[in-house]
Amino acid sequence: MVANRLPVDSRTLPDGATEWVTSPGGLVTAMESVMRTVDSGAWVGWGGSPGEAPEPFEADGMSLYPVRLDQQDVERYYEGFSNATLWPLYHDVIVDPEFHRTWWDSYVTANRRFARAAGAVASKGGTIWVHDYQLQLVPRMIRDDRTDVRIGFFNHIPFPSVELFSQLPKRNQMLRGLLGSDLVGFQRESDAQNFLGAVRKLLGYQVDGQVISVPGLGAAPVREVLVQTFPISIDSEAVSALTEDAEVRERAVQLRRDLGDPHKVVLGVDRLDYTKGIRHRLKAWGELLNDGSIDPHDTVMIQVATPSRERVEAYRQLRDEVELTVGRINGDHAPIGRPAVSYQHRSFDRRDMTALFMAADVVLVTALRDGMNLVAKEYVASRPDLRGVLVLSEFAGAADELRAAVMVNPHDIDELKSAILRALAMPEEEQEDAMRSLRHQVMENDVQAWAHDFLQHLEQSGDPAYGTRPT
Ligand code: GDG
Repeated sequence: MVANRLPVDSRTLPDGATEWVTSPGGLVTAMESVMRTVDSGAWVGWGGSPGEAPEPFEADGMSLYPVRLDQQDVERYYEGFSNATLWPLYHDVIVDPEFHRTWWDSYVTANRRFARAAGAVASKGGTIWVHDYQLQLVPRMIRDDRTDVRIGFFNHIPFPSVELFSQLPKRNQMLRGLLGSDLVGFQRESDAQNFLGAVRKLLGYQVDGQVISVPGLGAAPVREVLVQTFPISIDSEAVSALTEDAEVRERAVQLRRDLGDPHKVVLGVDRLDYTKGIRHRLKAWGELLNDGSIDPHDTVMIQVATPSRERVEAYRQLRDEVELTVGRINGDHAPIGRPAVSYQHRSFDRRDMTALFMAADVVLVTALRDGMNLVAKEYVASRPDLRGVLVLSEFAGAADELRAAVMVNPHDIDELKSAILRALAMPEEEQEDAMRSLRHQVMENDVQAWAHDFLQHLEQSGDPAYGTRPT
């Protein structure tokens, strides 16, 4: 496994010793449970602190190989090219992407470091699975050194339309980097189609259905690369099982008590990221309070906004705007002793998160663009009681699967307001019907099935049916 981050974060203790703690985020949540089931699996990634990389070590049954990123790499490769160029561009330019050549140079250097580390760790004929937009050059870099390994790449975030992708300086290098893989996976069909379109238009390679023919250099044979969708999921059983835990159940009850036992609790859980549509959600909520459609004495909103990328300017601005808006809403509407919006800018542990989902009558997922959105699936997995309503943006990948949610275009504030009111008023029987259908989808298609499916397709990528592999 090669990902920007290891599944753990390094933390320096007062006595100078290093402690490792599980790091948050969609990819880690998804992969942790998968890696534990693989024999002799290794995970190559950054430990989360700039400077020299610690020696490889074992954690939770996994072999972890830290990659070094110094302060400048963090600023240019990670905060810069990954999170201020690629992230906004791949999320349909919700904020303007910045392009800097020094950031690109650093992206290339860092990708090479990850590729070397992966190449050094993988056994002969092994399988390497590269993750996400920070490492798009890695497949080709590994391929140039190692023709014996199978390489799969999975993009956790959307892949933009060719018109937007074309803005990216070095766009062709990026495509060639990805095409070092045998299999390139995406969340949604539209992402796969956008990628195939970009390869066809910008590189002029032959595309036959989902298979790209990549011309070899000199006498090298043509390689065939398969492009397919693999919608990611969660450890559904583990989440669902937590709802049986007596302490978690008590926490859910206590949460509502702490809020003054309101009639309805509405919840949002997001990294504090401009792609998640938190501003749109708060605007809709504020208007519903202003026009009297919602009574703050009996309805409370909780917004968990997990700190994220705090050194990137667009995230600082977003935080200021969100906190200003929450302050205004509470100033205008909150009864004494009870918030109209309970805003939580911090991380919660998994158990608290499940308790929050159990306490919520409605969960709002209003992303403006999102690869998948695991929160939507976690809410569904947390409701074996078949109660609760999911309001889901059609711009989240999850919308392709979770058809029984209340679908919404979050850009349309009036539509968003109606969707919230509809969710709050939904009769229990209707909630049960929708939740039953949603649970069927989420419980049947968990993250283990997702990983199995990806790896199975990767193993088959040497099969003649998928074309020739390089020798
Ligand atoms: C990327 C893509 C795609 C959040 N706050 C806390 C916490 N979380 C957990 C959630 C969820 C995960 O983090 C967030 O996953 P998302 O899917 O919602 O979003 P991204 O972080 O943007 O992830 C996304 C994903 O990769 C996987 O492919 O779905 O589209 O953008 O699991 O519950 N967990 C805990 N405390 C928190 O405070 N414990």
